[in-house]
This record gives sequence, C-alpha cells and structure tokens, in this order.
Amino acid sequence: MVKKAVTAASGLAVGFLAATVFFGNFSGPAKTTTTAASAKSNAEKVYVPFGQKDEYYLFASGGHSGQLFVYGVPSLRQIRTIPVFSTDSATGYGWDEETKKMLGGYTWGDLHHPAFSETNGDYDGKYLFATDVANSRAAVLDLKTFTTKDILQVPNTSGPHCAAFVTQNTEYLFLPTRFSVPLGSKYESLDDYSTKYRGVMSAVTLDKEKTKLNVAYQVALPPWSYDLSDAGKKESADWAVMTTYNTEEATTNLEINASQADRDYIVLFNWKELEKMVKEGKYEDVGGQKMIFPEKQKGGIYLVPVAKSPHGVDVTPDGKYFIASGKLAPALTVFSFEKAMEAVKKQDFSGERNGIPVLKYESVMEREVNPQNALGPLHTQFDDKGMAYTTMFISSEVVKWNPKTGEVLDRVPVQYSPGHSSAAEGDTVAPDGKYLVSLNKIAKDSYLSVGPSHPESMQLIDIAGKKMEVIQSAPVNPEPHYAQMIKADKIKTINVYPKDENNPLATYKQDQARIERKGNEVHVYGIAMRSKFIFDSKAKRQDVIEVNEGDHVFIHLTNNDRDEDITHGFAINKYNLNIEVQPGQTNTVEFTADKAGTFPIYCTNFCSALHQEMTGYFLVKPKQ
Ligand code: CUK
Ligand code: CUA
Repeated sequence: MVKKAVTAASGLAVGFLAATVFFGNFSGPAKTTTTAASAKSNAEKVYVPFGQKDEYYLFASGGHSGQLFVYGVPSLRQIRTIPVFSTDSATGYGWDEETKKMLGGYTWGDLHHPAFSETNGDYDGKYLFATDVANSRAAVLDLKTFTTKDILQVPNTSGPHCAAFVTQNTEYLFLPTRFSVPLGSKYESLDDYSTKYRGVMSAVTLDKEKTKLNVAYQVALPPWSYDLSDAGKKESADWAVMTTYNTEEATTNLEINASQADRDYIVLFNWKELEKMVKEGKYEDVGGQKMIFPEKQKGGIYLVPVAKSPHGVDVTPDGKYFIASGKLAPALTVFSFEKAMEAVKKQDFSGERNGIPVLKYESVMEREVNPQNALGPLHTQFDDKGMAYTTMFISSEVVKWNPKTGEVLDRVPVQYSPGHSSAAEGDTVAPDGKYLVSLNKIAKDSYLSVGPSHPESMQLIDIAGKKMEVIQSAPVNPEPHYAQMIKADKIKTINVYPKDENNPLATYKQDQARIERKGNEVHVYGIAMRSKFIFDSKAKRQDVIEVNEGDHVFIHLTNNDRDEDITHGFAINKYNLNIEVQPGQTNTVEFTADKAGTFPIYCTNFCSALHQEMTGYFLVKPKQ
C-alpha cells in the first residue's frame, strides 16, 4: 500500500531541500578567523603542560568504527580507544574468549550515543552505556578499567539508535529503535508495513553486581522511526521523551516520502506507569519478552505534535522543558512538562494515532524560537545558567539562546556541519558551563589534506563568557555522533587487576604453570611476565607449547606483573590469534590447531627492554 502519493511539485521542493541538507551550506556564516593575539590567548586556554592533566574526559562515539574514543579537554588529545562493538587487534578485543562471546559473532558495530550512569541526575563516573545501530546491541563499560563488560543483543528490535539515555538514578536505559520491523524480525511483506511492522522500545536494567544488562520489558510502538531521546529530570523524572519521523509510514524513498506531513511527534511516556503495567501483568509474551501494546494497554504513553522530521529532543537541566526542532525547518520549539502533565490529566487530546492519544500542540508548547537564517537545528546542550546551545547542521554554526525567553544570545560558526555538541557535564541537572565541543561532520579544508575523504572534526568552544569563542580544533576518528564530557576527578580507575584466587583459570605462581591434556583437548595454564612466557614450568623448554594437529587448544594466560601499565600480548604467527593481558589479568584464547608446522609465539605489547626476547614456539605435529 502506498501511503501517500507524492506530487511532482512537492517532490521537487523536498528534493531541493534534501540536496541542501546533504551538501551543507558553506556560504552561511563567516569562517572563524584567528588573529595573532587571539591565537596566543586561545593556545594558553587549551595548553595542558606535561605533568598536568586535562580537566575533563570526553567519551566520544566512534560511529561505524564500533569503538569509543576518549579525549582530554581542553587539550583535545586522544587518550584511549576503547573497543566496544568491533574487534580490535590493538587490545586483542574479540579474540579472547570473554570478548569474543560478548561480540556474538559480529565484527563491527555502529556506536552513536554514549551515556554515563547517573545518581540523582548527576554523572556518577561508574559506568558508560552505548548502543549499536548496526547489529541491535547495547553495551555497558566499567569505568574502573575502561573496558566493555557486557553486550546485550536486544531481542525483537532493530537499530536502537535513540539510546543510550538513562533515567536520573540509572533505573532504566531506554532503547527505542530507528527502524521498524515485524516483531521477531520475521518475514512480512512491506505492503503490510502499517499493520505488521513495529518500532520497539526496550527498557533495560543494569545488574550492578554482575555488570550485566537485562531487558525488563518492551513496548510495541507504531511503525515509525524513533530518534534521539532524553529522560526527564527532577519534577519530570518519571517521564521520558523521544522524537519520531516517518510517521507517514513510508516504505520507500524516505528522503521524500517521510517528509510529507507537516508534523511528526514526540513520544512522551511515564516509565513509572509502564513499570506498574508490567507488575499488573498488562503485557503479552513476544518471544519470551514482556511486550506492552499501547493500543490495548492504555495509559502512560502520549504523542505531542512537533515540526516535521525532528532529530532529537533534549530536556533542560531543571527538568521543566523539552526542546525539539524540525531538522528541515529553522524553528526550535520549547515544550513544557508541566503543561504536558496538565494536558494528560485533563485528557486534553486532539485525537489518536495508532491508538495513542495525541496531546494538543498549543497545550504543551511553551514557545517557538526562530534564529534568523539559522538552518538545520539538530541537538541542544546546556550551561550552568540554563542557556541552550543548538547545533545548526545546514548553516554550520552553534546558536546560544535562552529557553525561558526565546532570546537568541550569540552565534558562532563551526567548520562544518555540526551534528551533536557536548557540554561539560551537559546532560546532568547541573552542567558546568565551561566548555562545549562541537562535533562536526565535515572538515573540508580544515587540516592537511589526506585525499578525497577527510577526517571528522571537533571544535572546542569556550562558553564561560557571554560570547562563545572557538579555542581549539582537532581532526577526529569517525564518527563523532555524540559525546559526553565528565569532570576527570569523578572517574576512579584501578591500576592492576586484583588477584582472584577463586579463578580456576588464573596462575599466579611460576611453578604452577602447566599444560594439561584431556583427549584431544589441551589446556595451557600459562604466565606472561617481564620478559618471558612460562607455559609449562616442568618442561625442558618452558616457553613452548606442543600439540597434535586437530587438537582443541585453550590457552589461559595470566599477567603476573603487578605494575601499572605493564601489559603483555600473546600472538601466534600465522594463526590469526592475538590477545592481551593487562597487569594482573587472566584471559583465555580457544582455537583448533588446524595447521601443522612450527609457529613462533611472541608478545605484541612492548613491555620491557627485553620485550623482543619475549617469544616461544607453538609446535603442531602433523597427523600421520
Ligand atoms: S545522531 Cu549522528 S548527529 Cu545518531 Cu544523535 Cu544526530
Ligand atoms: Cu611482554 Cu612485550
């Protein structure tokens, strides 16, 4: 079924707009120019001399690299790459048993929105969540070790783009999806899109004891696309909001067909009410999940009309308002939670869509703001005075404005086409108001040329004063969708993995390093230490593993160096194997010795003056 015929004229108009969106508008605001005097004072603001540390950590999305990048602010120096959804040979991520199992057979992911765990609406520095649009996964990282601890394959769902965002005490992580699919991803004709397809939102909880993610329940939303969402704060803490597009339910050529209606919606839901429904058994079992169908189980979910094709909604730090914009229109719209709650109470509805009540736009809208000539508003961040900073993708600028009055206070050009920006402690109830990093999609002529494709770009903006000032710029890895910036002193890392005497795979004493055989299974309980491997303490050559062709080999390797930063690697030449053991850590690699021959083993991580000597042999006796 074709939902709506597209007239030639409107198709053209939208096509033109889409072309503008696609290419950006570089003739918009003037490019940042730097005088010698301002360059000197900017350099002083961002220079972090050796021996001193950056004031903030910036955890930035690595997009379709599947990784997460950690930068220091204000220096914008990259400190670390943390693999999350993709394999990473630099750290052996995806080769050792634990991380291989977590990746679930996938070798890549598309990480969009990192989110810190929160306590009372403030980043608590303990965990970081992220989702994978490509293969429908969610991950939790432990910030004590900067490592991925669990990856959840989210059932019944397709592309949890709009996440991660957490409620103010990390009760839930809500994962609405970008794509709608039939429940369970089974085959259904696209002609039945409106009746058989659904956009599923998952409510996920974190088990802090085990650092594991679990799906608490799901909601079968209408077959629309859901975009970036945000949880309420303080008085709106029980609520959350997410934007939708393609409420036209177009199934082809979305560029044009999903931009027909003048308005899309913000989905407004009360998670306390959804929780209650689940407790009262008001759900259906779908593939073992508790699924709420809003058209049958009424209450808790409402729609607020919004300018068409919005790309996100952001809640103000005081929890009073939520801000959304149509990404094809110049208008920023401020909505009031108080008004929305009032309208819900009075049942002030203009009708229903797909069985969900629609609140009247006029009843919830607080004000519309139109910064002159600003185009393509995407995402909004906040400072300590409650001022909002919205990125303008098409006109390549950041606009500072006051959500309480609608007054536009300042504008600064960025190079070019910013997606998100990230303010210091910007998603908390108390942002710091110090820095804003503009995450730009296009670098063009900003850096030394590297050919037809250029890096993405971050620009650091000083937002402490009345006027914004771009003070630093850095090329970055793809794809900086979103980042969160946290005060560095909130993060408490460990230096060495503590000894775990209960771990049967760990070997802490050199004389206990051993090779055990059970039929064609070979278990190596080995040690890596400066600057040797001990696989078998009793053998003539302690650093040799000898097996028969076809044997199933498990190598359990413990790093017995208990000094900070002494990491060892373990690789077998031509066996496509590489793991890492951090100080005190034990990791396992499992494989079949399917190639007979002689294969050198070596440590991949430069660990000492005799690192080059940290080698051994893997000997595979051929089958007779
Ligand atoms: S999205 Cu990429 S700029 Cu995934 Cu938040 Cu808006
Ligand atoms: Cu151990 Cu290099």
